[in-house]
Amino acid sequence: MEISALTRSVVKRSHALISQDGYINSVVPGWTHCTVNVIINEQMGARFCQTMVTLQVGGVLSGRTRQSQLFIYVISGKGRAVVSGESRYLFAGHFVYIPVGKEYHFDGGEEGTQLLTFHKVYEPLEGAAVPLTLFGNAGDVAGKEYLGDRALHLQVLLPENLSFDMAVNIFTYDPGGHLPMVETHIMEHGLLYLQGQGIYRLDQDWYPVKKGDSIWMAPYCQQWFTAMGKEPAVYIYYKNVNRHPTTL
Ligand code: UGY
Ligand code: MN
Repeated sequence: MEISALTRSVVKRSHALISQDGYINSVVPGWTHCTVNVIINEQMGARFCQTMVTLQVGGVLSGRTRQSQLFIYVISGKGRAVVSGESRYLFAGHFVYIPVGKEYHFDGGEEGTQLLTFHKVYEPLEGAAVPLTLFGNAGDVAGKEYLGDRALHLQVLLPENLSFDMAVNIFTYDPGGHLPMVETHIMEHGLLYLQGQGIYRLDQDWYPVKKGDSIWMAPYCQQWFTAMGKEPAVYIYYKNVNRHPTTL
């Protein structure tokens, strides 16, 4: 028997694990006929936002980016994204990066289409142009070995230049693969498990995690992961990059 008083979710000052059993829906103006779950945002202490959107019949996401840039990744299903008049059909694994100050519209999705979004306030940098809208397909992005380990494959979805102040990567661990050390760093992460399972260490705690789980890691949250099971473990994650480490 399931006991409804139990959950794997935790929310702490330095990290959170959010499993889908605790989702409560939000209403986001302009996002209609869809179920929206705000998984990570500044209320938690984060400096970015991560949501999961599930389309109903006739689901639409419509609006204008203001201070925040918006990254949309299609987890499953399909739809049409229009950004400042430029239109593309997106399928599972496709994504669109929408810079600040753009009108956007997502429609035409079949019922049940799932979207992951990341939102981050853009920090301009003198001498670096504001990025342009970018459509892409993770299936076309070659993976590279992470820190020389053949069990770890990293796909970097956004260009690695100083115009961008955020990265979105897909990290694939072969069964038994693990991070080579406990990472301790200033950059923040938000991630969503796309496949498989494993054990995540966050500071001094150890969590079993699986497909559908999300994790927030604050700056300096210590992190390590090992994949378990018979299939690769895959997560997509956000990271802030390329800006000065202090506002002083
Ligand atoms: O890019 C990263 O910092 C990445 N290796 N961290 C992580 O997967 N927790
Ligand atoms: Mn990291």
